Amino acid sequence: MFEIANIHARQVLDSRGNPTLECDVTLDDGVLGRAAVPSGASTGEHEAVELRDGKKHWMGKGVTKAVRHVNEIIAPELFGADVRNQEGIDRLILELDGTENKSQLGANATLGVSLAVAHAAAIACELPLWRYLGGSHARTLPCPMLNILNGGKHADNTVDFQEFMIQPWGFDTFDDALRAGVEIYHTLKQVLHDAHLSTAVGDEGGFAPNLKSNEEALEMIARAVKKAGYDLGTQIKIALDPATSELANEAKKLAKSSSKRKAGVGYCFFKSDPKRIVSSDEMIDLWSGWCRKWPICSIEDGLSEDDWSGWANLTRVLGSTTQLVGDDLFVTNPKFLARGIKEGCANAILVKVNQIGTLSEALEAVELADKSGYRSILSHRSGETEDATIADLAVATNCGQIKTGAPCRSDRNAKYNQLLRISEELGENALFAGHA
Ligand code: 2PG
Ligand code: MG
Repeated sequence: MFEIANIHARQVLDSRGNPTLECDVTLDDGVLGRAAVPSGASTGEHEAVELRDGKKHWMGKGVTKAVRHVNEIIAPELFGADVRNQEGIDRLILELDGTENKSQLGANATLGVSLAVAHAAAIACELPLWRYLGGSHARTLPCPMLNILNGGKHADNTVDFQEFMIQPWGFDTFDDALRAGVEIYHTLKQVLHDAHLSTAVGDEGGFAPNLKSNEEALEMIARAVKKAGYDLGTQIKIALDPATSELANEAKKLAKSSSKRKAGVGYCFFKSDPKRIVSSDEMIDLWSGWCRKWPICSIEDGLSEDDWSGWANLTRVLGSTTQLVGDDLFVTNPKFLARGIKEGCANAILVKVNQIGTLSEALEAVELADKSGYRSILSHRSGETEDATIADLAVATNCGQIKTGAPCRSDRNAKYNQLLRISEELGENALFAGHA
């Protein structure tokens, strides 16, 4: 009853209307595990390769090659395998691919199978996924990072930084924390409307108004928190993902087209002030200034993926008071995380399953983080589907935090809704990462 009888991948659509891969793993007794693969827009340079067809159809974004790789290369090798052997199956997939970055089969192909195998195993064991993967100790509901104001590559507005999130830490339960986040989200819509600003949303469901400055985003959020009846600082904290690898890429492009080339990594404010390039130290000053003024608990990708020495400086300056999260820097890859730990860069890792391409490797990254005193945050991608696997992973790993966008659109709410179900299932045994 645990043996794989069939594996079938197909092309479906994600939240941006781009093709993505969905995989079904069927067992000998008919049990079906299904998973769909997410996709990023501000991707790290060292992420595992997402295989796209690159042809005319679907604006080059078709995934029929990756689908074929599952159906014709991976599937025949896995027939008869026991789905409870996740590690062994993932290892076999890695061997079939044979590259460092999954460029042969595509990380979308490998991840689709890897996650669907886990789902099938959980169903066959008659356990919810979070319990199957996490065991009896899995009971911590994560504090959500709700991305309520979008900029950067996720929105067509004037804001350079990608994500302005709220984290409702000051609550006893996940349900109360989520409610506060949702109320603030809706209140922010009113605040923006009253200020004659757009309430259209970006890729992750956060509002995407044109603002006079990046810091105005914080002012709007502060207003919304207050108007919704919550205290910014004790109940609600701010988390940022400025996704500065994008700012560094823009600075590189600008430097190429001009004769004045500065040493070190530069950061270009490509939307608000495209001629302005600042240094790594100036970015650190900016974050320090913001942290003094605003209750910011977490900054992700505050510096770019190439700026390792800058990251060590940033960690020296803010690491004891602020969560510093490596996303593009670590790309969920235990090897990059190990380098960060050695060089004193960041104190937390963002875990995105498709950055690495198998469940086992993603869990390995969480384990290494745990052992090294780094925090882990389970995360969505800007392109998502109704697949809510990351909600289960957040509880299974007891990692305490999840980043899954605004409480808007079903691709984001699928994760919040799954956490509400898990919260109900855990009942009194649930711990909430908030106050605790
Ligand atoms: C990020 C993610 C998710 P993307 O930078 O953290 O919010 O964006 O999926 O586009 O890389
Ligand atoms: Mg990020």
